Amino acid sequence: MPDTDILKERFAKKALPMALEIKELIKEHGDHVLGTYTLEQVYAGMKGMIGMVTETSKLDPEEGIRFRGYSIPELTVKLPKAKGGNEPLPEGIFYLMLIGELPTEEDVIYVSNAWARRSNVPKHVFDMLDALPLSTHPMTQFSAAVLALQTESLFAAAYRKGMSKKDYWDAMYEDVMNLIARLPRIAAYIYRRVYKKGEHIEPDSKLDWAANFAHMLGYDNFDFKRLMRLYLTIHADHEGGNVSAHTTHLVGSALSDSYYSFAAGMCGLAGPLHGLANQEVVRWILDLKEHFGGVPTKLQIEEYVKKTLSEGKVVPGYGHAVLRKTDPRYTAQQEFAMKYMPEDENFKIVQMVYEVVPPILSSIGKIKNPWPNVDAHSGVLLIHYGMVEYDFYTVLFGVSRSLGVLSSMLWDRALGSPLERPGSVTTEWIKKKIKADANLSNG
Ligand code: CMX
Repeated sequence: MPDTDILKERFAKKALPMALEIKELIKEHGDHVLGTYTLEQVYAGMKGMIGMVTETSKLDPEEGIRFRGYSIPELTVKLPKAKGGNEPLPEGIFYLMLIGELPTEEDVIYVSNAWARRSNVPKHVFDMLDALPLSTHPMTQFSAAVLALQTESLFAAAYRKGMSKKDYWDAMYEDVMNLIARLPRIAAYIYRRVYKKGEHIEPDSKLDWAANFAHMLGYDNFDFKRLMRLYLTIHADHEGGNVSAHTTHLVGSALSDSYYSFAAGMCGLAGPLHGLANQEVVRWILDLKEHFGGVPTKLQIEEYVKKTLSEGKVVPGYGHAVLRKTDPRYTAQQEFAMKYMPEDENFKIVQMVYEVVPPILSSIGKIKNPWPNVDAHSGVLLIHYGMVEYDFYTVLFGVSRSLGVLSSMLWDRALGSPLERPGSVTTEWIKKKIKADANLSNG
């Protein structure tokens, strides 16, 4: 490791004064009301209730995600790119989320080199993976591998020795950087182990983080590398309340280190209503094709959507807990497809599904957002380049999501975020409260 770490220094310069600023803010405005919430919201998964602070990104229901104030279309222009590529480098979005400023090309190279230096994965992690049945879902393997890597936590080791609160962020910085650096190797190992007869590919430290990941997965063509750069950038963060981010934050609030917290977050990403939807979308499209014996017509898609709904299932890739318009992450992938694979058969189906599904979902009445989310598009891009093993797709999402949830975790430690512990009540308590409030207002 170099003696001075400019990224660490810049982070400290930004985050540590902010901890004091927040203390002042609470002192002066601690009783400021941010909103009220209803019984329905409590039963409906706390949607729309402001309950946490996340510095790295903010989601607008109409406009979509903004990372430190920048939208995805803005970032595709403003973030540094690889030579000969149009897609932003994920190192850049990490820098932006961590430091709060757009990186220069030099900054991005700095992050890239730092991750390359830190990327060594100890053998026991691979041994543990090799002990699992090959049929183990890749997300189970991924979470388990992150947990096995917890042996390397410098935060946990320093805490055990008796670290002062003011040093939490320092040890956490090392864990966050080391973990992000190691994830592509672990993910690629799982992929090659399960689908490529265990023929593993050594990393190439000269490549950027995403390109090296593509290389270790076994996809060395330039187009797949550019897809990985885009993919790993746009999946990185979606403010703090989504399941993977919130879980990482919650577990981290007990001062569990980044390995424990991120493994827990990945168990949440593995749910079909969250990240696993990307594999479910492809399964649904392949089943649709099989059902009609090839590329379906719009009428056939309509029939299939209605069949899915009548069987009490969700249409994967559609709807969102916060968004109320087409997800800009969907649009970014659609634009990529139009540019690089406009004639792809599966892309054409995805385009037809986009025309057919929203009016049907809208007509049901209860669905708050009939539009596609990020997962409705990602799979067909991967299939186009030969990555057909859709059970693996959520692992790719997870590698990207580490950038957001782990930079948030570092911010949490620097800002001295406390243990999270919301109150909970029973339905009996709620019924009594309604009665008591009614009696009070009746005088
Ligand atoms: N297909 C069928 N029904 C849907 C639906 C869909 N795509 N989206 C929502 N609904 C249903 C809900 O299941 C719910 O039904 P019940 O009242 O019978 O329980 C009703 O519509 C209202 O739901 P909502 O308030 O609009 O949506 P939620 O905030 O509860 O849930 C989400 C959001 C994403 C879980 C939901 O839209 C869904 O299940 N979508 C399909 C799965 C998916 O694509 N998930 C990925 C999201 C992005 C990500 O995290 O990666």
